[in-house]
Amino acid sequence: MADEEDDIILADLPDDELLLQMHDDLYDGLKDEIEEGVRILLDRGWTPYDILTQALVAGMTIVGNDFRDGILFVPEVLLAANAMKAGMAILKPLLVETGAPRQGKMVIGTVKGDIHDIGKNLVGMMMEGAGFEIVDLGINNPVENYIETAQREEADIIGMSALLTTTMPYMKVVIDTMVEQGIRDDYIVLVGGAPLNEEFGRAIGADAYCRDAAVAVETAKEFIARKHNQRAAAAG
Ligand code: B1M
Repeated sequence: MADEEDDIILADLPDDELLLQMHDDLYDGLKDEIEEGVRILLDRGWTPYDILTQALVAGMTIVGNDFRDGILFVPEVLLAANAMKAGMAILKPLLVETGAPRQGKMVIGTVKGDIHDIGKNLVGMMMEGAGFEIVDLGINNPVENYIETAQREEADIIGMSALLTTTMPYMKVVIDTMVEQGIRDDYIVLVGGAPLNEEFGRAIGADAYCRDAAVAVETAKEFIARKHNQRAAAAG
């Protein structure tokens, strides 16, 4: 006999129930259902950003809470992460093809010792959608990856992500190395990740801490505008 889960037709659910069902499906790591839910919401006229935040990020928050409380374990969280990534993959081209004017280039990666990449990917997607060129370093990056890539790519911004209290101090290693090499002021340094806060960003010498992807976009735009104004003032 089919169980209750098999009987649910996602397309028949009203938006609020569909969102709750998607949170459940993300929790259960049901990739196909997440993809279907994302497509249904898109067909109903939802913006990619609202789907990201209300269906996917909100669902992952529930997963995070139960992971913290020892109700979920790494294998289950990995499945949830895969389902989330599948949903993000559908939204990515929609976020990226906005035709926004070119803003600048950002090298972004998760720091050494840390393999969490969903938040970093989300920031990269939103930044691309806002007109930034993104060079994605992936996960587990030592200091030289940031610096060498930023130099080679002539980037404007170095973005660092850390999700663990044990890996966030590594951001200071990167910034201190930039200072030692006399290149700190060549780049705008933005940092983010769930355990960080503004005070931490200030303490390690970053230009700004970004609470989420939307804040990262706005902050990056502000700093790029400031940089252009400074250049114009120096030239004039
Ligand atoms: Co991990 N994990 N995890 N995990 N995991 C956390 C971070 C944790 C808080 C869970 C918990 O206990 N509640 C906890 C850390 C506790 C701590 O440090 N005090 C934790 C732990 C302990 C671990 C392991 C150590 C578990 C273990 O092995 N025993 C292990 C560590 C592995 C390692 O990195 N070395 C581990 C492993 C994993 C998985 C592999 C299973 C999986 C990662 C899969 C992947 O990323 N591909 C995983 C996941 C999924 C999580 C949670 C549940 C969700 C993270 C996530 O994707 N959130 C997480 C719980 C939580 O965060 N509440 C948890 C959704 C994402 C959109 O949000 O990443 O915060 P977030 O990104 C946001 C902002 O923070 C910001 O913008 C993003 C979008 O709005 N932002 C930036 C992020 N980066 C930015 C960079 C910027 C700007 C903004 O640059 C400019």
